[in-house]
Amino acid sequence: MGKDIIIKAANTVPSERQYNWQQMEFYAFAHFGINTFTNREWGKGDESPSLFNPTDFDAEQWVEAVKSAGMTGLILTAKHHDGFCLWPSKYTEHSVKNSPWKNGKGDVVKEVADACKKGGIKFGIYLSPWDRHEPTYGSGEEYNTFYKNQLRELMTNYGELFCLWFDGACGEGKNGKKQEYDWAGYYSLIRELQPGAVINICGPDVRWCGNEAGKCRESEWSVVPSSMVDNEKVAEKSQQEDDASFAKKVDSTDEDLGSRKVIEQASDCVWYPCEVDTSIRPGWFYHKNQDRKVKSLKKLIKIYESSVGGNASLLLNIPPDKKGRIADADVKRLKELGNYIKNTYSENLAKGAKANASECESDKVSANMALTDDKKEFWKPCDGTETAELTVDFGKTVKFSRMVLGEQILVGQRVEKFSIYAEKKGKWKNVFSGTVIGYKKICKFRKTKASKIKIVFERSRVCPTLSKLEVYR
Ligand code: FUL
Repeated sequence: MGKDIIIKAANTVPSERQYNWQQMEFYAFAHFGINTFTNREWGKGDESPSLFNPTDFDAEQWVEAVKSAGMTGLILTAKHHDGFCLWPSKYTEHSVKNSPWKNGKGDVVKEVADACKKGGIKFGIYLSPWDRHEPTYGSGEEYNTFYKNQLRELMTNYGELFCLWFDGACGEGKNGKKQEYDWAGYYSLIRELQPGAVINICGPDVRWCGNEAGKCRESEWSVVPSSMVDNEKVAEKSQQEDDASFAKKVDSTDEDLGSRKVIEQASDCVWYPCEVDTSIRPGWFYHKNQDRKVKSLKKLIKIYESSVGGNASLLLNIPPDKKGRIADADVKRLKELGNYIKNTYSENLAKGAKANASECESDKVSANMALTDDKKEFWKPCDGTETAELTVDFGKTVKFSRMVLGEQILVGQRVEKFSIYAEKKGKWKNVFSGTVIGYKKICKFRKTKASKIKIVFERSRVCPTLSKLEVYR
């Protein structure tokens, strides 16, 4: 049993939509709504729509800012817990249609969807299941019908969505209203209307990392026990009114989700990759008094490199202000971050190098396949070869301090432990050791000068694979 389930884990692969999503790597959240105007994090649901009145709304400015950081998509809070809808929903009066903005003729969802399309990034929707305004909330079926109607509006009128993002949805607490959500019904509607979209957090496609501080695990496995896909469990832990302390709280959930020890105890396993979500500011919504609390470039780099470079994706929240624009401080920081990423990871020193491996299953999966830009190509030894080595010869001395590695996740996630060595005066010197690789691992180490490097795969499930091997200054 133990061994069988490890083999099964090694051969568990992403769905097409999960694979496409994984390649997006880094994308934005925009928390915008009635809270922007009341200076709150959680609205009560009794706010007047007349409060919603951005004076200089400009979705294209959001998209420009997001793109300058190298982000590939944007998820908008079409409705947060207060129930106020950023689109003129047919099913409630609590929306932009009763606001003074554009005399009630405006549609934020449409403008943001159009701006994303024009800017060439993907668009996604956050629709809070918990609704403090809607009177049918807590009724069971009636609310589920209302919610599905809203989902249908959002999934049919705004083009292709890459993601539907559902948070914990149980903010009422023990004594509040209890809504029995029809999750299965929501999911099947999404599969029908937006088959390419992933369903995140309270959903089967993308897993919450477990905190809002921007941290992920040292060993972030995309293959975990099937029991992890449990809405009730996610719901319990993921939702708390955000103050700085919740945002800082680091992992309240299990540290080890996918090691052999954990998988061996599981009855089944699934591909359920990790997403790190955090805000560029202490709150999720814009608050003027946080203008000076925009995360530092250093902090954002750390979050980016540990998440995107740690087999997770990064969802970074940038809250637009009361004008309906991304504030100057955030615009500036996003540009700095984008420049850093571009400058650091553009010149791959392993281009043109030659690779050799201790074993290759066939010519189609030779060591050099790890060096090509083609994402489908990869190196692989024979099944059952759990330890192996791959050497790269630059043909000249190069100076470097980073490597970016990636497994071929289309065949599964397998590497459990590896080390990187550089050749110095004929001797191999260890420069880095790590655990999992997965879709993408950024390895940072001391500046090293060498003409050859070697990656030793010390432990893996079935056999290691490598589809990406890049070296940077
Ligand atoms: C949480 C919500 O309660 C927060 O307000 C925010 O939307 C965050 C992303 O998810 O569950």
